[in-house]
Amino acid sequence: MKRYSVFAVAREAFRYHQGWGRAWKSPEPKKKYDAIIIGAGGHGLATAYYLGKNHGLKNVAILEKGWLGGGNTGRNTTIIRSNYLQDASAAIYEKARSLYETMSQDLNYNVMFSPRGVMMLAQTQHEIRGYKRTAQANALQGVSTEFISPEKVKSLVPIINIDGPRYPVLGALWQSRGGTARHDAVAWGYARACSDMGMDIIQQCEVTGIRHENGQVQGVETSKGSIDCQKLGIVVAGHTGVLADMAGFRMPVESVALQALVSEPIKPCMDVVVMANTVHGYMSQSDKGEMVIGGGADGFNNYTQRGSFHHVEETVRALIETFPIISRLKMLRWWGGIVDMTGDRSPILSKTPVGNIFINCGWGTGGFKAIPGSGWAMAELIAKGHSSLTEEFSLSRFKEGKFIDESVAAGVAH
Ligand code: FAD
Ligand code: PYC
Repeated sequence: MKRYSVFAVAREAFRYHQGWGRAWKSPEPKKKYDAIIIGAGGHGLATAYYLGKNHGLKNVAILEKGWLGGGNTGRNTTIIRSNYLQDASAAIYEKARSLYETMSQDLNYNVMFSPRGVMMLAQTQHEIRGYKRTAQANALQGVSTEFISPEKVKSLVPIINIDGPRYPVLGALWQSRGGTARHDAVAWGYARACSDMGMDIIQQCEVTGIRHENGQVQGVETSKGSIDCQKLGIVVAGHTGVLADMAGFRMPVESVALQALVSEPIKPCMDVVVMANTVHGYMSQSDKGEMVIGGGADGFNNYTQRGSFHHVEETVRALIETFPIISRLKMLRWWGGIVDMTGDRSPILSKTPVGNIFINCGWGTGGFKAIPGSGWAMAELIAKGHSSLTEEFSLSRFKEGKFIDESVAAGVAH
């Protein structure tokens, strides 16, 4: 370590005071990031990660008003599947599912991906038709799913009651390579990898304004000061409308609360994920033994990150018919997140009316499964200005009427 005499230190202090200082006194030139991503949820972090990994863009900051993964990414029920109907959706969700398979190795971080299989129960004639159609579309898209009989459902889920009086199980759409992953770990894994590439992740830093001149983004105002950037990605899920308003345009999304709960832990009793979309309930068992249960979305717009009694009652009452054993369980935790819903239940990954501002939102009730595919595609869009995976998800589809209807696949949000 270099040592200074007391005289040298005094001289430097004097010079500094007089304004004669040397390099350490002169102000740092203001830093300008190549890209800023607003929102350190899974989609924002994955976007930053692939900007660095796939496109060599590492002078990047990720700004988060709360904490890493504290939005919907850390609040969801972790279901991963790619059994969507339309080709554009199958492409991005299947890309994501396949990236989940190797995510722990890619990030050198155990995200506990568990391809245990996901089934969507058909409990009405309408659902049978819908899921058979999806299975056929998936076959053409190269996504492996099948429509299975009630007996096969029972053999995969012995605790299920297939003869319910109101909603008997008539079959199911089954994706054996679907499953779950640890949601926080996905955020933490991407964050660590971004940090290792030299990116700045700034938590407790709320974006309060967006600066643009002559139709081009200049930077953002935040609770920690002003920051300049060349490009800006807005990836804030339920707060999309708020950020778009700051940039001066409107988005076709609505924000509503979606909620979930877990029971006390019990011994292993169900090793697949079951979704029952007619009754708006879905269930899996966590590695800790808790039954993870989710319900439908609120029917009114709000920003409240918590559940509501009538939903819990409705969801649990409906699920008890199909899973009688849960009637004896106690509820352990219960929470909500604010999801961003589009009219066609498909996401928006797009350029915006302001040059070099890009937006990624509209994943609604189903974006956890999409995180790696969305990050991959969004990074390409930001770096190159186009991506084959995002083309059909642009904002212009709402003007042109080219909707990507996924109301059946969205399940909980149909
Ligand atoms: P988020 O994780 O919400 O991240 C956005 C971030 O932006 C937040 O951290 C927020 O604090 C930050 N932010 C907002 N405003 C600002 C600002 N002004 N400045 C700085 N930062 C800001 N999907 C599935 O695929 N499978 C499921 O099983 C599933 N279950 C769900 C269950 C529930 C109860 C909920 C709520 C959602 C569920 N989802 C599921 C949906 C999924 O969680 C979301 O689609 C996904 O997590 C969205 O990720 P994100 O990164 O876009 O958003
Ligand atoms: O998209 O698979 C899903 C899902 C399940 C629960 C909430 N979303």
